[in-house]
Amino acid sequence: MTKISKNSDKSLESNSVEQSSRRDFFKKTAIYSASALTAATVLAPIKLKADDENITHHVEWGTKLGDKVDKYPYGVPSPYEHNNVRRVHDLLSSGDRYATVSMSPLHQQEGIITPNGLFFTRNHGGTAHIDPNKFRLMIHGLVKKPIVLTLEQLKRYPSESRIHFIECPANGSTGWRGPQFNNLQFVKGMMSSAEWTGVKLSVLLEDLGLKPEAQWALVEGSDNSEMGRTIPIEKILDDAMLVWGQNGEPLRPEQGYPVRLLVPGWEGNLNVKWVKRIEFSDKPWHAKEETSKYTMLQPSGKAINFFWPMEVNSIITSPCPEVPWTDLKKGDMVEISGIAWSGRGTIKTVDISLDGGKNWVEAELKGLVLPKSWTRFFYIIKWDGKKKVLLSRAIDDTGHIQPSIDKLIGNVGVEGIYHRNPIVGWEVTSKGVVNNVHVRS
Ligand SMILES: Nc1nc2c(c(=O)[nH]1)N[C@H]1C(S)=C(S)[C@@H](COP(=O)(O)O)O[C@H]1N2
Ligand SMILES: [Mo]
Repeated sequence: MTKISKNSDKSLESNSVEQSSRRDFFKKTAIYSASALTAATVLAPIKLKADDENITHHVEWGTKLGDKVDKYPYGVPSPYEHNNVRRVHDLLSSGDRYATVSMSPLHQQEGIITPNGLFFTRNHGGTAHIDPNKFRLMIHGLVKKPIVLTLEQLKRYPSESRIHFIECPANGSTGWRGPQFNNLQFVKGMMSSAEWTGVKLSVLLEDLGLKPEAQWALVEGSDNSEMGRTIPIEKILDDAMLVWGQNGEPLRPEQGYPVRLLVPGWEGNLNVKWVKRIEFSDKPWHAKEETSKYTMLQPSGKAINFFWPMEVNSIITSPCPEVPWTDLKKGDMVEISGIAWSGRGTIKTVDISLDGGKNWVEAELKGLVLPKSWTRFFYIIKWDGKKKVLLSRAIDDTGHIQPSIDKLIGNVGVEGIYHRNPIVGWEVTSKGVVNNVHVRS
């Protein structure tokens, strides 16, 4: 474990001169107009040899016909992308890989949507394969019109599409007791994001009629694990949905085909897959997954039984151990970028530190900034070729701030593994190698 104390490390000092946001950079390099500056001119250009065969010769794919257009009725990625895959870590699996988690390669993702084949997958009893003709959804308990729906009937309700992340509350637990894994995928890969299509439960319940005593819903899966979770009625009526669409196609089997519950911004575990039953009651159930698991430990060791929202969080995805700066030289311009998210609301600002938390600057947000969604941020620097300790700290529009490791330990103690959202440290060595470090104050 690398311990970085606040005042002793001289190599971390005085790099603020070289820090500049994109706006400042444009100002300082007035010989270019902002519009003429493309990423290629801003960021370190790779110098190719004049006799590079890829320029001077015909490339092989230009001299013969390509594949027939109907070779793949359902498209597949380029074979050169075979490393862009989900991964299971032996240390985190039950051995047989039925009840485990396969983590998403965040370092290879662009924008705020995870491709369906790379969506992280957390199963407690294997991936169920449900025949959509045999799908039945029972909605009962404190409703005026109890019902059993087929998939076609469910899809007749008015639908909408929304972009939201799903994050397992155990995300971040792998790096909690020290930098155990030296890559982004195993440090933060228990989350992904999609555009989900389905019906809001508030719309469905307008039809079925909720009885006034209804305070809680039990949502249960039909898979081997029979995952069941209790959800308060306020959330059900606010923005919970039953979804069948994932990024423009039916849900993938791993994500709960044909229908899952979507509880935007709340614990991944609540997003029950392969859903079969929703029961309304005036009391919570205290289901298996809300007793010893998926609860929030306090410093006293006592657990908070229901703790649902995923806290404000962020992670730098470039650079990271899988995306180092080993090809860069002193003086090269480079973009530091990452993902911020909050299950409570919308990302307001993201701060970045290059010196392990002594100085902070505000990053810029890019692309869509949506509630309970991934939000991209970036910041451009001229690298001085010296060691850096990169941190990012997100703040959401409810005023929550991503805590340091020590602040979080003060709040929740060290024992629990759920809801760990501390600031993550990437040390960039003078050679451009990136390591996961714990920055303690
Ligand atoms: N029916 C059912 N629903 C489930 C699970 C499960 O094993 N069975 N796993 C839960 C957990 S712990 C998480 S974190 C999320 C993961 O969703 P994903 O696999 O689509 O990423 O699904 C939740 N819903
Ligand atoms: Mo989970």
